[in-house]
Amino acid sequence: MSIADPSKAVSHIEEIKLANPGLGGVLLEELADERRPSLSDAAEVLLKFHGSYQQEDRDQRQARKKAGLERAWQYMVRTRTPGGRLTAAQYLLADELATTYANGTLRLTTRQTIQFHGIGKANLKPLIKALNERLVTTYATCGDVVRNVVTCPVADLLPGHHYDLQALARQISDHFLPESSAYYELWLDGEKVLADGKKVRVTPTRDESFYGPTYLPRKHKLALGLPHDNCVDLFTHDLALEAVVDGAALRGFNLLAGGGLGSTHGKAETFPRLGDRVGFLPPTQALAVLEAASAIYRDEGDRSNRKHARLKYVLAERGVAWFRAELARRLGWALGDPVEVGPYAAHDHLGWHAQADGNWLVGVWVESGRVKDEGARRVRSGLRAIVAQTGAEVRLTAQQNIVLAQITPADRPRVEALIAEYGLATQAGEAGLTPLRRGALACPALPTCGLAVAEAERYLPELLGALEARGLGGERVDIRLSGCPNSCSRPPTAEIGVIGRSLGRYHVYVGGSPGGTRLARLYQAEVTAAELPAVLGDLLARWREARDPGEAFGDWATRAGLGQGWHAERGRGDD
Ligand code: SRM
Repeated sequence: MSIADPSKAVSHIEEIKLANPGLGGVLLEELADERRPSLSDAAEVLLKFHGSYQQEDRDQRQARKKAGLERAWQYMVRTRTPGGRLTAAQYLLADELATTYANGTLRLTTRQTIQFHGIGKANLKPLIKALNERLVTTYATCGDVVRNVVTCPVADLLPGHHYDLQALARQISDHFLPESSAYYELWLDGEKVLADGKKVRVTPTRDESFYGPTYLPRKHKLALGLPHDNCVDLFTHDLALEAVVDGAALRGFNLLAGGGLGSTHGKAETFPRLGDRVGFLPPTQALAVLEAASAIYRDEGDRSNRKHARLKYVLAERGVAWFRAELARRLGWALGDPVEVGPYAAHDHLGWHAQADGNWLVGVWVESGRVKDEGARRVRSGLRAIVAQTGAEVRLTAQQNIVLAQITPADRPRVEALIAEYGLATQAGEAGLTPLRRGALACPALPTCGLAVAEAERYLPELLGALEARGLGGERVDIRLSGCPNSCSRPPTAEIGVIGRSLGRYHVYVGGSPGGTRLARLYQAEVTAAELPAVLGDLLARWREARDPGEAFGDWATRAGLGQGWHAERGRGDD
């Protein structure tokens, strides 16, 4: 089947988009109805485009079912924070709103956003409104649109650069915001907050000059980044701009297209894929190229089968040469040949680093991105205290951590004292942070995620603890755990990817590269949670024995020929 097959009926989501112009329609009515704790299918779909998911507390499902009660409906809200950047005031507001309207935690995500969980339906509007009053939108953070644009959180601050990827990420993100005024009518009483804080009334419209009435076929993810610091996992994006640098100057970008990580167990036609290098463009053309490339996706992506709808399937089936030619046709000029770039590496930006302007930034570890207070590790209170006392700027990382920036030399001792007082870790050795934990990621999974088939965030500490008990805590390996094959914590590019198969069972993948340039391969399927520490422990022990000096786990696993592609439903990979 060709990607956009006109003979196939469009999916019901396409019909919902069409029947509710500009993402308003039935959503406006249902949110106003206070008697309904949950939403219809159509309203649920539309709500995503506004930055919120209807979820349930899955821990309560059985008990409530037995008691004849409706599910424990609740909502998640996600911010649009290009490059993960927030002012101190914005961060402090988010922290406050987590208590007032959500479950008392903030969840830093793998796309540099903040998620609030456990919100009651009546609290959606006050939460979203309060965020917007401080210029943090939630518009288009979910749904079939260009999502939050990610980039290195600190490249613009560190010495050695004369370009600002943060500013470009913001520009691109703003460019792709939907134009329909339904968002402002629904959450902000028809007003929009401008950069200077003033409010203006929006002119009602349901038109979308770029997206059109049915928006994109599916979610669409954009990234900008640096080969020598691929902290945003460039190759996993639908479209990415890979910086080509000449010393401190930016020469331009290679356009990468067709990356994406989700798959479905047992469906070989779905798979993770790394983006292809399409061609070179000058920095001034970044927006034009991304718009034309996204328009190809808008027009050619599959609108009948949502599991086949991402740009990666267009690239996989039509090829790079076709994409390049189509891009040239739409732009009226052709991209140059891709330019060679230096070796790939990725940093997590933890620890203290001198900024180019003489100030300091410090990356603070947040386990699985969950900002909360627990025992002696009072991450939420500690971050709040530092930001409130110093006015530090916040940069969220794609590794679910937080960087506090613009700390003056005079303030540094105070921040160090607060880090110690609240039990925060900025590097391995502090507050129980081992090198093994430092490189680990997990998605939220249970109890909030409706797609999770296994535990992730709640299980990761136990898994790592078991590996530490085997004497492996000192090893630096990227282990990424996801509760289902949608792969929100990016296990397909991890050195060790662990993906939920069913409750208490996981597939283990090995061999991603530390720089994010290689996909992992299936090593062993259907591993129970009880077996997982032994399976991973044995692998890590074998690597310790056999590795060349300095050889990363993923590189060794690849050299050793471990794993066998992506899909397999039973048994062990052919190592
Ligand atoms: Fe994701 C869906 C959480 C990054 C691939 N993702 C979901 C939902 C919304 C579940 C749902 O659809 O009902 C999860 C909500 C869980 C919860 O309780 O909050 C969810 N995804 C997350 C986050 C919070 C994981 C995290 O630990 O940080 C990340 C939020 C990103 C953001 O701020 O925008 C998150 N998701 C990713 C990534 C990584 C990335 O983008 O860098 C991926 C893999 C890359 C990709 O998209 O290919 C990812 N999420 C998916 C998919 C599979 C999409 C696909 O086309 O293959 C789904 C399912 C879907 O879209 O139907 C999904």
